[in-house]
Amino acid sequence: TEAGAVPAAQRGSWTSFVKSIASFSGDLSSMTAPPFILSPISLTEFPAYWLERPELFAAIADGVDAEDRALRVLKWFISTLKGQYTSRNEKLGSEKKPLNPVLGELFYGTWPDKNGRGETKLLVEQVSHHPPITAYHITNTSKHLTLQGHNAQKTSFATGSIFVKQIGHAILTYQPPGKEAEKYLITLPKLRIDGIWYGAPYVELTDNGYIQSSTGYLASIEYKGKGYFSGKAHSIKAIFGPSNDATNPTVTVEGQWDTITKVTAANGAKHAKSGSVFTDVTSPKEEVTVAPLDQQGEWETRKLWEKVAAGIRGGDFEAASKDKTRIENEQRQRRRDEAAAGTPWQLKHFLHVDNDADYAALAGMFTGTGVIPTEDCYVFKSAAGSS
Ligand code: CLR
Repeated sequence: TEAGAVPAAQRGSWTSFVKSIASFSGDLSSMTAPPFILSPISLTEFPAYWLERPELFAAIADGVDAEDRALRVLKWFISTLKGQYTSRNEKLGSEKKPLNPVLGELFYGTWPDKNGRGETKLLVEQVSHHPPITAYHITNTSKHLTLQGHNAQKTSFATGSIFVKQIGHAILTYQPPGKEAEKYLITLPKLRIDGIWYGAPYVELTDNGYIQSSTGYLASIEYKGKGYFSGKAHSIKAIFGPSNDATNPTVTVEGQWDTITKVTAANGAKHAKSGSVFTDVTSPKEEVTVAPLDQQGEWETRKLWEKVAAGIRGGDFEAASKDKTRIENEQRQRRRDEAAAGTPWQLKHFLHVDNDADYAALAGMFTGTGVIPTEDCYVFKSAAGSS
């Protein structure tokens, strides 16, 4: 049954939406979609998925040596995938179209200290509107851990699926006082969105990703869906070892990123045992704590989109669309005023740099081509020494 999940009254607009994405290249977030597929949550909230298992993040600092810590980074990373890529299906019934953040939109949150794991703080800023780019900075000071990164998406459409290439990366830094910083470059998987014709989109991950540590360990990650190496959806295989010895991995991790993965360890693997469970995300995760609406500033995402979100949640799409139009018009006016005054918008927490030295150094380690990659980057301002 085609378009089975689409409410009868929206079938026509869903069909034309699907047809329009098929012939569209660029920024999906700017397209008008029928109400049933709208999510009341802005993309600025998505970086919170990184910390929904705060104890696994904190545990990175408890690793006994560089190899142990690199494995703990991999474990934490794999454990975030379920939240990142399946939680809208669980909460909203299917993948939905998030609110498209405005330039300067902010999201702040925390995970409290519990059982000695320390408090973790999250700060997100929309650093570009066209194309949409979201930057984030996450810190657990007591564990000397910082995760900083940015995200953008490039979408294409083929054989009934939407393919989303993620542009951007994350860098995790572990810097205990008086010691040299340990850094990890994390690259992001490619998404394939299926179930579109039926009006019930869901994400599958494809292709590869890498976690390269400055201490010389590389995790090479392969993502596959149904019908590939295990035959199951949401499959993952990660090969971990010294990056200069890729043919001799010390640890292989295999399984489903939305349930359980297990270890196969070669002789010489110090911190993993063959047959043991590596990640298990079947237990509940911990959502970010956010200040109540009446304590939020006008640029904070839940305050900014309050009426739009209420409209979407309550089925009052007219009210939602009215306030969305107000926000968009205000943005356009702001851009015109800035252009006229010659004073462009100033980012609050981040600094745009053409290329980040950490990124170039770490990416250079695993590409092995001798070509130092460049990528537009956003660095946290206080870390860059300004403000
Ligand atoms: C954002 C960064 C997060 C991981 C993540 C998960 C789901 C992705 C989202 C990112 C970007 C926006 C996204 C979404 C799934 C669907 C949505 C690609 C990568 C698009 C814009 C909506 C498509 C329209 C629907 C009607 C299918 O860490």
